[in-house]
Order: sequence, then structure tokens, then C-alpha cells
Amino acid sequence: MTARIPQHPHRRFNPLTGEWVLVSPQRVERPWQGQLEELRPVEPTGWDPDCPLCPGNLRSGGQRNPPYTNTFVFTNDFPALRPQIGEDTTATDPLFRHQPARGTCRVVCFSPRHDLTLPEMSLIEIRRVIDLWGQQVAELQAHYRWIQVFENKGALQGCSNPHPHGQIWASDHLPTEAVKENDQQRGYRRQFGGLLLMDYAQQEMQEGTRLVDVHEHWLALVPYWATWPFETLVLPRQRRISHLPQLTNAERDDLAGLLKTLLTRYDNLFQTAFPYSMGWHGSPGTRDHKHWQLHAHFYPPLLRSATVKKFMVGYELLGEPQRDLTPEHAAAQLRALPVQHYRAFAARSRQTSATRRPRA
Ligand code: H2U
Ligand code: ZN
Repeated sequence: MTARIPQHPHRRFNPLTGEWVLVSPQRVERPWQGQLEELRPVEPTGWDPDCPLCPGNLRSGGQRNPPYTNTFVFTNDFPALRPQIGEDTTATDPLFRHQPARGTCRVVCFSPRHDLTLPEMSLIEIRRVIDLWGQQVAELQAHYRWIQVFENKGALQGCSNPHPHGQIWASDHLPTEAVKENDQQRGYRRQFGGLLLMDYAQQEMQEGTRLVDVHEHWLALVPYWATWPFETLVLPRQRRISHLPQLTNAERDDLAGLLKTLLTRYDNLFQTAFPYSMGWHGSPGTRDHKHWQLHAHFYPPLLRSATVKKFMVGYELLGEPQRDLTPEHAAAQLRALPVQHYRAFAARSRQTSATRRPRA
């Protein structure tokens, strides 16, 4: 248990990856004259004639999107992985080793509306995205070993387009993060007999200080070992779940609710469409690995405003990740925020003041 959190520099261990993070709580107030990022203007329109993801529009690859009304999936026009391996490319030289990489990449449009983001979508609409993720994983699992569902959101995070969308990359090989998590979860089960992320969720529920949102089937928390300032981990609370297709109706509805509150808190923190990279980590392959628990990571880059982000540079690149703001403080900040979206609140206030305005 994490009884006492030190106020001096210390390192925390990430049991999911086997890596360490340096925490320096005393540096929070250090002077900052860093760069200000340029803010993306608010998207004014629900349909953008120049957006390759909007319904009915032509994509860069030359194909036209159907007039879709809910969600829409297509194969990436510029895929990083392809289903056919051209030539047999294996080299075992210890210094010049390579192996073939076979796979496929898809783009998933969450909504036909160009100006929406997940937290501003209704629970029914978010549930449709969850169902689509599940269908896609089920379909791709028949052909590939690792299915990476993810969303890159915001120009600050390198996202190319504000239209609400995510991606899915499927591959024969386990990527590096998956290998680490697989080894660590398997090792924990061998050593302690339990399920790493279930044991962790239970202890965090008792501890309380890092919790952000607790729903019936899911919880979101700032992990003890978080590296990004407002990083969160989304975990099942009730049972071991292999991957997204295994979610029950109740778990899907509850997840829609949790994503809505968590992402609304994120947007409310700096009153901006909070950028992040998020993704699901489910059990590899079709075998139901007993050591693996389904979970989602949210990695947001912002540190202290809508424009000031955390850089993973210097010591982080050359030594190990470091943070000043403690995970406990980050969780307390997120918990204190309302779960009503600031844009909806602003719109309602405008309406109320308009109806109160005395007639001329
Ligand atoms: P990001 O939002 O992370 O930038 O990803 C968008 C993806 O959409 C990107 O991988 C693909 C890009 O290749 N894309 C298409 O496949 N067709 C298009 O017409 C535009 C973008
Ligand atoms: Zn669009």
C-alpha cells in the first residue's frame, strides 16, 4: 500500500512496463518562460467541404466517403502496414537485424459531425463508437495478433484533422509496449497468483487519492507511476476482460458514461479541447490469456494551460521520464472539476441571459 507519499525526489516503479519514473514534487513552482503553442481556432462548422473525413467528401487517396450518418471505417490511404509482405525480409545479424511486418491500418470516424469531440457526443453516440471498436477488434483478431485501437487528438499531439476520429493498426507482431505489458502481467501472475491490474484497481479503490471517476463497471485514475502530468488509466472494476469484443451491454453503457465524464473533466481543466493520445490494450491473439486485463491509457501532453505542454526531452530522453506535479495532485485537480462540459455550460448561460433580457 502507498501509505505515505514522499515530498522529496523519489522514483516510482511502473509494474505494467517494468520501467521507472522520477518524481520531483519540490519543483512544481520553478520559473517557466517556455514556448506558447498556437491554439487551433474553434471549428465553426458541422460539415467542412475540405475535410477528407466528412461524409460525402473525396479523400486524398481518390475515394469518396459515403453519406454516413453515425460512424464510418475505411482502410488508411497511407497505411504504415500492409497485409502482404513483398519479399521475405528477415536478417539475423546481431547488429543489422530485421523482420517482416505485416498488418493493416484503418481510420475510424466517430461521428459525421466535423465539429464534435467524444465528450460532446451523447452517451448513445459514444456507445456506438465502443461497439464499433469491439466489432473491428473481433474482425481483425481473426487475422492479426495485436490490434491497436487508438485516438490521436489535437494538433498539439500531431493529429492531422479535427474531425473526431481514431485509428486501428493491426499486426502479426507484438509491438514493443505490448511485449513489456505481456511479460510484466504474466510475471506478476506467476509470482503473486493474482491479476496485476485487478489487484491494483482494488488497492486504488481503498486508497482513493488517485481516483478520478468511479462508475459501476469501470474506473479512471491517475496511475501511481504516471509519466505525463494528467495521464490516466481506465480499468474494469468487476472482472477480468480479455478485449473489447467481450464487453457486455452493461459494461459498454457504463464505459460510455465513464468516457464522457473523464473527457469532460479533461476539457474543463484548461477550457480547451484537451489533446491526448489514447489507446486500448487487450489480450494478444485469440487465446484468452489469464494474466491479461483489458485497459485504456490516456496520455495528454498539457501541463499548466491550454498552450503549455510537458516536453519529454533532455533527461527524459536520455535518463528516464520525470515529473514535478505528483499523480495525487493531478488526480485531485481532475476530481474537483465539474462533469458538465464548459461549452454546454457557456451555451446555456448565453440562453438564460438572453431570455432574461428585458424587452425593448
Ligand atoms: P491522425 O489524425 O493521427 O493524423 O491520423 C489520420 C489518419 O488518416 C492518417 O493516418 C489518414 C492519414 O493517413 N488519412 C487517410 O487515410 N485519408 C485521407 O484522405 C486523410 C487522412
Ligand atoms: Zn470533417
